[in-house]
Amino acid sequence: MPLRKVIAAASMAAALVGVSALPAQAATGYNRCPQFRMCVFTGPNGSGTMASFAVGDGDLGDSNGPTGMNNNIESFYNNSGHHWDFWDLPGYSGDFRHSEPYVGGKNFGSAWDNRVSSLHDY
Ligand SMILES: [Ca+2]
Ligand SMILES: [Ca+2]
Repeated sequence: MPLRKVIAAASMAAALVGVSALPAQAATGYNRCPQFRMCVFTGPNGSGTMASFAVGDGDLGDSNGPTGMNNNIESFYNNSGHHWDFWDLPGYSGDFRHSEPYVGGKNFGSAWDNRVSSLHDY
């Protein structure tokens, strides 16, 4: 093998080693969301505090289930494979917004930031 090709192969191998030697990163953002769950976040783009749900919560403002999320959600990650609805009011009432299954991470956007008070799958 000509020397030039040997050097190229050696540097490629070094690059591959470099990638695989990176330390495992702690999950951040949307990547924190477990499989088969709907995850909601207090900040945009999966930032802030996360809460995850298997089937939903009829009142984010009570002490049953996650706390601190009522009217405090700015993004979500639908990792559940189910359809979900987000409601402005407790008890699945008021205005609602729908999520298709497996849509990945989404920001609610200014019209829906800090409004969700109940949510459920179906
Ligand atoms: Ca609750
Ligand atoms: Ca609300």
